[in-house]
Amino acid sequence: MKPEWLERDNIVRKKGISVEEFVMNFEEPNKPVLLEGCIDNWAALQKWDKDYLVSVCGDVKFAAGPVEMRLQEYFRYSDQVREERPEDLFSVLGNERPDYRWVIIGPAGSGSSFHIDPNSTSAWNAVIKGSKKWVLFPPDVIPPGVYPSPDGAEVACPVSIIEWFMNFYGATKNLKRRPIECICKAGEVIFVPNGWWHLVINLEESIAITQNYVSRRNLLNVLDFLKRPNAGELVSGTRDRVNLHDKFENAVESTFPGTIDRLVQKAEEKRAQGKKPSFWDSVTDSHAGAFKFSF
Ligand SMILES: O=C(O)CCC(=O)C(=O)O
Repeated sequence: MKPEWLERDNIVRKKGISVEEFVMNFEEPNKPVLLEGCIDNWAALQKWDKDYLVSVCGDVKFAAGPVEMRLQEYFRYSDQVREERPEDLFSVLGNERPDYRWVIIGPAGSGSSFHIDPNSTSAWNAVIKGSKKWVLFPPDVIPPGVYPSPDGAEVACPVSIIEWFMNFYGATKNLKRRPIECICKAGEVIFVPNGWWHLVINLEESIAITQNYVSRRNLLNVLDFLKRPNAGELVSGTRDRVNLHDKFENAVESTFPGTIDRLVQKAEEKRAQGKKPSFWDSVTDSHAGAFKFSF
């Protein structure tokens, strides 16, 4: 990684913010934020290293890209790997809901090429060891060099992460809507709002945990996503992709009756407030009750 690829750090950083402040200033407006100091009391920060993880789950098989490996085998591979595109190690937890929590372990240079997180969920990603460079684009800006299929089911990114930096990064400084960027270090947590494109590269050997979640803030987005006509291809992390929408909606409704209706109503009110004036609104001077054409 060239130093100039790491220099830009324009994410908002917060230390010691309350849940209310997070929801109001970041989750609600769907903006990324880097949270400092909020996992200082996690035992993992002191305990987790490769030897410890091998000692507690040495026999468990993990997904390492397209193959399954035991942790020890993966570390034997990652310790000597020099290829540019090594795989990450994912451990998927939970069996009732779509996959939602992962341990991500990889050597320097490994990472995740541009993608949007599954099922329209938001996520947090906490770095336990090492550090990660993040580049994030808002949902309506497709990153340069990335080609999503029209239905959104596939993303073609014809270059590796390093090649993306070499071929496209330089031009991002001239973009009207520049990406949000940062280096997230051990002990820090980044919030990844739903729908945001992101690319991540491990700057050194790193261990992180990440969780994707649905809150009231993105519940309607998630329900919309699960209801798309091509849900069979789009929905991920579960076998029963097509029925997930109904199952989820019913479960939310029975656990929190009326929540969905209230959220729909709130969203409609918000839309009405933020609605652009129609042509007639814009040419009518509401105070004078007359047209205000000008040529
Ligand atoms: O820590 C990483 O490599 C990034 C993970 C990521 O982008 C994700 O879980 O969506």
